[in-house]
Amino acid sequence: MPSSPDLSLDRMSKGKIPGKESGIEVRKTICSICNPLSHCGIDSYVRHGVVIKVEGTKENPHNEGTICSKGAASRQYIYHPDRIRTALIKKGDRDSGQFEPISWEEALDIIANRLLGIKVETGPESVAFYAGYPKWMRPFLKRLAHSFGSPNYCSESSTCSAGALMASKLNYGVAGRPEIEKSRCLLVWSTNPFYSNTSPARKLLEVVERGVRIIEVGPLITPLTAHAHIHLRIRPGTSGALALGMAHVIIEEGLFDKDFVRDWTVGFEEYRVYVREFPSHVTEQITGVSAALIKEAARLYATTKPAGMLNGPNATVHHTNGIQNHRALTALIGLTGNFDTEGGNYVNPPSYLYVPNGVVTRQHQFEQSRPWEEMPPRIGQDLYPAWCQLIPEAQAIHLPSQIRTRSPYPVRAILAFGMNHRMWPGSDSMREGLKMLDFLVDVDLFMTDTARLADLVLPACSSFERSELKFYPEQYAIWTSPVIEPLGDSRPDIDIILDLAARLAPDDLLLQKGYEDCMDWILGPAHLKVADLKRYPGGYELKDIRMPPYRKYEKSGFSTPSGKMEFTSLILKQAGLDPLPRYQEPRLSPRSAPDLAREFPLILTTGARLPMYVHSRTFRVPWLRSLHPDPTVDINPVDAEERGISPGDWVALSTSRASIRVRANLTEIVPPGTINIYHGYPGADVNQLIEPDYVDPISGYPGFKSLLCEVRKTT
Ligand SMILES: Nc1nc2c(c(=O)[nH]1)N[C@H]1C(S)=C(S)[C@@H](COP(=O)(O)OP(=O)(O)OC[C@H]3O[C@@H](n4cnc5c(=O)[nH]c(N)nc54)[C@H](O)[C@@H]3O)O[C@H]1N2
Ligand SMILES: Nc1nc2c(c(=O)[nH]1)N[C@H]1C(S)=C(S)[C@@H](COP(=O)(O)OP(=O)(O)OC[C@H]3O[C@@H](n4cnc5c(=O)[nH]c(N)nc54)[C@H](O)[C@@H]3O)O[C@H]1N2
Ligand code: SF4
Ligand SMILES: [Mo]
Repeated sequence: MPSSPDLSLDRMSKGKIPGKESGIEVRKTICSICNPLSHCGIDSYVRHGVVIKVEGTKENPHNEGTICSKGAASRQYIYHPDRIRTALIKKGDRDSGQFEPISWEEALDIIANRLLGIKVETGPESVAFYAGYPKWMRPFLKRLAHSFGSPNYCSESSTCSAGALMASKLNYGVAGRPEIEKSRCLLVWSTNPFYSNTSPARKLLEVVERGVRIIEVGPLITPLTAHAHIHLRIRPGTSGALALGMAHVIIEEGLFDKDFVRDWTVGFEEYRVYVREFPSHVTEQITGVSAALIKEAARLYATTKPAGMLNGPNATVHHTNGIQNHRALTALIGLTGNFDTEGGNYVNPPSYLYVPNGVVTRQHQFEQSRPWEEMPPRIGQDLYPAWCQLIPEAQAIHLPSQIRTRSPYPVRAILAFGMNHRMWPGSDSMREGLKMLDFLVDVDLFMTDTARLADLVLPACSSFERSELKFYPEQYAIWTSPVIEPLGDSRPDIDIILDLAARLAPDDLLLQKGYEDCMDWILGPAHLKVADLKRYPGGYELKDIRMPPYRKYEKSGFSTPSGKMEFTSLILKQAGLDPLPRYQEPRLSPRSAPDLAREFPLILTTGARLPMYVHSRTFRVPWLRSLHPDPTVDINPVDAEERGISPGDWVALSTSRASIRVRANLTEIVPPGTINIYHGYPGADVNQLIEPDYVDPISGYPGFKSLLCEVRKTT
């Protein structure tokens, strides 16, 4: 006879079974450890105000109950001993690393006094407002900056997705994303969602099973490579040449969309003449991909309809030729007639915080509380005018340079939310720049190496301890409520911003109304209200949302200066730059710098994502660190053998600027001649090896993914 289940309190508690008896409650929230296109729904099991277990939310259509290793380690993340629990003020000089606790009121008053003082002395533009990779507070921070009078809201987007967006805007005025589930061919150009964005990766596997033809571009072997029909294994930094070579095949063989090109583009003749410089045998020499494969891929992409192009946020723009690279490859979308079509690259602008789902909000109007014309020029505007024309932020990569030169005006203070100086090329130079500021505030969950440099450090709380709106592309929304109290005196970033707004921008009456009123204002056009969303703690299915139609340009033209897709960009021409998507070698490559390449013969690509790490965030989480304890470089066995390097050996990875000590991971994932390393390892920061001015001249984007290096065995 089966025994009846043992429902004793002890068993239920140990089994973490929710219920009145065990005192365990399941509360819904989201994980925000990685990127906003993931942000999985989380069921938190809470007892006595403590999260004792997490699971993925089954009814959340985005993650459907799944979570990754990082989400599974959430408890180690939110209860980590490095969490800052009180506001802190520096004792001694910038470098002392010594702090003492201070009350919130005192801290906020000191910040307001200093920033208002600097505003009077050298103007509001001397204060920069910065958001690192955390995104949820950005609309509020940006509005605060503008209401304060500073044009200098900037963010990690100066190295992330804004470069690719800028390149697309130069071509089309907007960017389109592939409708993966409707495409018959997918050109996956340098992205690895299996590590970087797991929910969409599941969708990719579904289309693979349906037999969609996949062409993958990228120097590394990824989990997708096994499913790809063609892998174009380019030399890092040569995407532009490959795209021009594919365009050459498509045009010469008459496979392009002649109607679209005739009616909706400018500059085609110049482009057609230019791509003749890229016959397949020449493209092979530049990219390392065989002429036969280039032709096969070009034909497959151009003749399978509809075809979508899936780009990563930045692997194509992290180069000193990045913007033109990305222009060249996105030009293929229009050339083949796949722009804003069903199953092609559909234009569906983000609704809120980078997620497109058809809902119309006033995020942009909320952020831009003062027009640009009423504010001084932004940081980087003199050097990167096209960036400032197309991306509504300052160029953060230029911060250390402007802090140092004080030209065209001084930047004296930064109010930062989640700043990590290791994000910058020449990260040591950014660190030195921060030390030169008159005043630095950093708001973070953890006492980081960057926070240690600040005059004041304010404790933020995690997504488990705050309320936020999350939209999902599956037309689903959730307004979360805190599942636990904020740890110690930590607070949600937006509460901190609003308290500062009361002091720094009292005339901004909307900000003074508080968080939920601001969100209601943002959601106004969608007829959604926070009070209504709150009634659905597990999430809310957005109903009757009308998606934008296809081929919107047929009605309203393209939002480029010419009103058409621009093979030759008028914005670039006006900025004195090359209007064609012209290919140039990366500034440091074996072809462009042969002398240097004798000493540093290997190509360095940095930052390809690892599943267990997110930039600087998760190295400190024990479960995750145990999956990949030491900093490693990927090196092909051929290159390792030439250098007498065995698996696991400690090696020196060097560029002409500096050297770091890491362990060798011998792997075929990298082709011979290429070295790959994750960025931001504590104690082995690859960004020290990169010059601060190793940037794309059009966007200011760092050349993180193509430069020269050498690897030598060390002890
Ligand atoms: N686990 C985890 N997930 C993350 C992040 C993380 O740190 N960890 N970061 C998040 C962020 S901020 C971002 S921006 C995304 C990035 O997301 P992805 O773009 O998907 O990630 P990557 O792994 O950087 O790049 C994908 C591919 O780019 C190719 N690549 C490398 N060098 C070059 C090159 O020189 N040229 C070309 N054309 N391709 C190259 C490689 O083949 C690599 O597989 O991931 C997000 N998700
Ligand atoms: N060499 C190289 N460098 C790169 C890249 C590369 O591929 N190669 N990739 C670039 C890219 S795409 C990106 S996006 C950047 C990464 O951008 P970073 O800004 O360096 O990213 P993180 O380290 O994830 O986050 C920064 C800080 O935010 C804190 N934080 C986390 N959540 C919150 C929160 O809710 N509130 C607050 N106030 N703080 C929080 C974290 O603790 C951390 O200290 O790195 C760039 N740098
Ligand atoms: S870290 Fe993992 S669980 Fe968290 S949002 Fe990203 S993919 Fe989801
Ligand atoms: Mo990023």
